[in-house]
Amino acid sequence: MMETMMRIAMLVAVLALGLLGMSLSSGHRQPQQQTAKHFVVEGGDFYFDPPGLLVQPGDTIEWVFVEITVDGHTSTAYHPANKKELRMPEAAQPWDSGFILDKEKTFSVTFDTIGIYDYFCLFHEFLGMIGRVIVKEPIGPVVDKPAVTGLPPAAQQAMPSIAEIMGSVGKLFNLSGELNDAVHLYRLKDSKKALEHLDGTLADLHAGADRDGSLFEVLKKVNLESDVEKALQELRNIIFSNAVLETVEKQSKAIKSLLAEARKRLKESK
Ligand SMILES: [Cu+2]
Repeated sequence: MMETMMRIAMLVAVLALGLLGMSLSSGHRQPQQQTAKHFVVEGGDFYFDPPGLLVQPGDTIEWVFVEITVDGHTSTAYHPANKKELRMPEAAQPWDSGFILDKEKTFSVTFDTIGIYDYFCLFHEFLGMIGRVIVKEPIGPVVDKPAVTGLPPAAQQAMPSIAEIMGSVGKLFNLSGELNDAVHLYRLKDSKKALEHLDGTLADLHAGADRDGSLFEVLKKVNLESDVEKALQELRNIIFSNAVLETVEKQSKAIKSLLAEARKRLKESK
């Protein structure tokens, strides 16, 4: 009982601090100077999750490979330097993670140039292991090749459209990227930071409660806003109680099933 009350008191304190932080920052910061964000894309057999992200200049994406077959995986930009057609801004640096065979090894890219970036896994592109990042605005060479015709059929199928990433589906993708980030921090045994990130995600979700086009509105449209919120709170409790990583990953999977259901319902409602 005492413990429960203490937890509630702590939660209230954390929320109050969060609100204080938000009100302070909104008064003193310009929107374009907001702090850079960090997203985690999970790579597995044979997918990138989330397959699409909408980020801002200065944001970083880290690829974490949670399942590795004997081949290993890569995160590789569509660029002539990687023997592919150009599917990213001309002015930006292409990337290639090289073969990643070790789950502990991650790969990060910080995005500065606005535009669309498509990337793939060298081994599993033909199985649809591809992804797309849009930095702020959907511009660049990809705009003229929206049909992704040069790609293997499974990759064409898996590639999220520009409209999806810029719209409601993109909001769900970004939540996945933030969720992966919290789980990865926990994997690195930094539960304090994992909690901070999760609290930030929950605060953003609440802040969008009556804002058109927000993640909250998207979830409300498909009747899943309270399920997703509850599941995120549950993840917070699990992390707070220092549960084993397996339990955290299981809850993360449960949240992702909800997000997949949300995507399905969005499609049906069109
Ligand atoms: Cu792969």
